[in-house]
Amino acid sequence: MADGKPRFKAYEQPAGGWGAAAATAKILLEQSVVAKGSRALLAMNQPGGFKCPSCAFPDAECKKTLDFCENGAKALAFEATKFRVTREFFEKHTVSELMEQSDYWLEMQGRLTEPMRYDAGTDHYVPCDWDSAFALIGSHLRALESPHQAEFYTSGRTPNEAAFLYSIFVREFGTNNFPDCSNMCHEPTSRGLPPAIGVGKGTVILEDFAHAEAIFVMGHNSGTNAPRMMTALVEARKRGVPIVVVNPMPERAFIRFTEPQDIVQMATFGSTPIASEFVHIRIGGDLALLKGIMKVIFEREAQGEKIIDQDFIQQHTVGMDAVRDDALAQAWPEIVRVSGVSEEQIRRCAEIYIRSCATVICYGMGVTQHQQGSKLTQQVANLLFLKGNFGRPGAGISPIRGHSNVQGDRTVGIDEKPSQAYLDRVRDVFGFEPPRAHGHHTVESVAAMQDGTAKVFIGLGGNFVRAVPDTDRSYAAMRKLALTVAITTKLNRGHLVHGRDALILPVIARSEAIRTAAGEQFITIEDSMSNVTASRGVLPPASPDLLPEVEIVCRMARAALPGSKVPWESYIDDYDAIRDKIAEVYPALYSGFSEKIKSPNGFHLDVAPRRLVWLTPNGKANFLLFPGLDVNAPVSDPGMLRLATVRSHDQFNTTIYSFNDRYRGVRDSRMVLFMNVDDRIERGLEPNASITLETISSDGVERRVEGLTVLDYPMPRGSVAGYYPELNPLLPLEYHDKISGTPAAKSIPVRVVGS
Ligand SMILES: Nc1nc2c(c(=O)[nH]1)N[C@H]1C(S)=C(S)[C@@H](COP(=O)(O)OP(=O)(O)OC[C@H]3O[C@@H](n4cnc5c(=O)[nH]c(N)nc54)[C@H](O)[C@@H]3O)O[C@H]1N2
Ligand SMILES: Nc1nc2c(c(=O)[nH]1)N[C@H]1C(S)=C(S)[C@@H](COP(=O)(O)OP(=O)(O)OC[C@H]3O[C@@H](n4cnc5c(=O)[nH]c(N)nc54)[C@H](O)[C@@H]3O)O[C@H]1N2
Ligand SMILES: [Mo]
Repeated sequence: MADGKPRFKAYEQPAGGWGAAAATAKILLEQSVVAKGSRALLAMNQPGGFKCPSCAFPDAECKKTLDFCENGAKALAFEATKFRVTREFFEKHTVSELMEQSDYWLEMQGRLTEPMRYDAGTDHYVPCDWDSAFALIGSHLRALESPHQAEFYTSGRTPNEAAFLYSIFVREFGTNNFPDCSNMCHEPTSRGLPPAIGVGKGTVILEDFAHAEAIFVMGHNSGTNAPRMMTALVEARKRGVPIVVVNPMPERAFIRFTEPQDIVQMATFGSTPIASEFVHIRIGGDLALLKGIMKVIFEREAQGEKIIDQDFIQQHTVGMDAVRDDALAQAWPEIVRVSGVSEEQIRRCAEIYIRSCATVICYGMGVTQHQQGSKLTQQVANLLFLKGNFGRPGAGISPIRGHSNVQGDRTVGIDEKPSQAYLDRVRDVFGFEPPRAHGHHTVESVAAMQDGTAKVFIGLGGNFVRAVPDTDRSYAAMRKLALTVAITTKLNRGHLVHGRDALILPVIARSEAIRTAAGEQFITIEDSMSNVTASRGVLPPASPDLLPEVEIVCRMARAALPGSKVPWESYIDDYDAIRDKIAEVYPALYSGFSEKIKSPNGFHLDVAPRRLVWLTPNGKANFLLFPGLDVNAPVSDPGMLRLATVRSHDQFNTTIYSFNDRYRGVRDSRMVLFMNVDDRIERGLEPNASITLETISSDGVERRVEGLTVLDYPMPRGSVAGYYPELNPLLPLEYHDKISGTPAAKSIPVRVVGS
């Protein structure tokens, strides 16, 4: 159970299948929710039920079978757990004592049950009624010299209704300080794609997987982090569609996968190989790979082949020539060196792309979390433009979002850099003048805490302090604040690293029913493919003292803004009234929201590039040039390794479900470093050596993590991987993509300093 010495044994079975079925049963048993959990699972992702709280991958329409996955079941079981964190629990433990416990232990204590306030005199959290909690928030916010001294974080499990009201409340309060979990996640998509295709979202819908002639999956561990995507990939493979997987880790689910829904395959212990081409890329090598593929295409086109969709290029795009000249100028030895992929394999990938008349490129954190992640997403678009892979079935760009409503939260206003047109709309609909200056994203909000400008932090969901970079410095920054507020479901580190005043406000979770004076309410979410659907919890709330997120936002707003122009009380009971306001602020996307959402499968938000409409300043799809082959600044240190911080199969972000990572063959510890055997030998390390890792940086700050066990693992030379959030102390706050502010969590330059 605990974090001891890891045991390692390569996992030889297919991912999914009976292993996943057995793991699901075990989790339900451990959380003592077999009957309740199974009942809830039956309602998950079914019309009339609730949306899986785990990932943002859409679920198939009108499906006949249960569409849930092991990790969805895990998220649900840990939410529906029978364990409770009560006032007696807080009476028993000081905050300092709790701080000594692991993230796993904190998670296992169960659901929060009532609002609590930190008492500095005793170092305990003590009960605090809701009215006093809101009064405290109101008095802190009203006491600030400037609204910009407060930071309003959102995590992507928050539904549209709460996020929308939160964005209105904060803007009426007077700031655009909206640090968001997506600032650490797909912000390179939100900032990188608009100049290229006019929107910061994917253009693919689930049906496209059924029409694609080739699928690329870059930097995403789908079997673990979006398991429902495996169904789409399995079906594509069964149709003979080539799947190119680009990843420095040979993630098990891409090698062989058994679909738990496939009765025959389950009964016969069969499985499907997923990756037809596994590209074992070096960390940060994707730019070189993409340019290599484009170079092949341009060379062959120059030799007379008709590969490029000239009609599409002529009618819809601008800028191809510069991209062509740049790709042709790259030398093969450099492309091969930086990507770590042979010329022969890059040519094979190009051939797959060339032969396909409809290609989908999916990508995850392996693409976004680099120093120039935003520009890298643009190169993915460049490649797709060449064959006109937009506006036709089976083709497009498909960023795989993380949290179940992270995309929705941003659509309904969680944005530190809102457009002036949107702000005008808010003014017209709500009758107050919103602030025009840009606010803080996540990294800037931590910097504001560090330099003392920020005084109040409110977290609508999430575990901010554990998710952000530079753990030690971020903890210190958080502790300087006058007030921290955590609006959450489960105990986490963010409750323990707090300001002088601190509140824990427990909420009704996704799987639980929301009943107000106006009757039962539902919430809505937007998945990774822009489908908006309703979600109705079926379980009773974990405690009678929980409030829905919507009510918490309304009451915070009322407490902070006594003279508010917004009728906050009217939204507490009737969520249709909120949806009507969303429709007013976003008429193009959301008109008729309350009606449309009645359809059992919800509705799809318009994504203009699907219609070959480009909402860019020049009205075109833009090829954007990114010179060179590196997405990360070079580091001149002979012992340098590039570290990717990744998720295990048994965690949801900062929530740790166990110390095992089944598909990567690791048991009992998360303090491991996956390393190529030759990199280990070169450093004179014994197998399973215990080492200290240090960040290579020039800012004079020493960043080290001790006690990591080196595991021989099929990593490319020079690339290592370990787990987030344990390795976040190694990630400098300043080490991020300057366009999006997203920390480069997949390419930290490190060296081994001690064993
Ligand atoms: N069960 C579960 N589901 C989740 C989550 C969870 O923690 N648990 N988290 C949710 C969230 S918020 C998100 S954002 C997503 C995250 O889902 P993913 O995007 O899959 O996130 P990671 O596990 O961080 O790593 C992605 C993959 O990138 C690879 N990689 C690392 N560096 C590179 C590189 O330079 N190039 C390429 N091509 N690949 C690279 C890693 O080997 C890994 O397989 O999942 C969501 N779903
Ligand atoms: N080094 C490194 N750092 C990373 C990453 C990485 O790959 N490497 N990934 C980044 C990414 S992609 C992301 S998205 C962030 C994640 O950052 P966050 O979204 O802040 O973190 P989570 O761990 O998802 O938050 C978990 C907490 O959310 C609360 N919660 C759960 N359900 C609900 C709910 O329904 N409502 C409310 N109000 N609260 C709820 C619970 O109390 C739980 O403890 O981390 C980022 N940090
Ligand atoms: Mo994420």
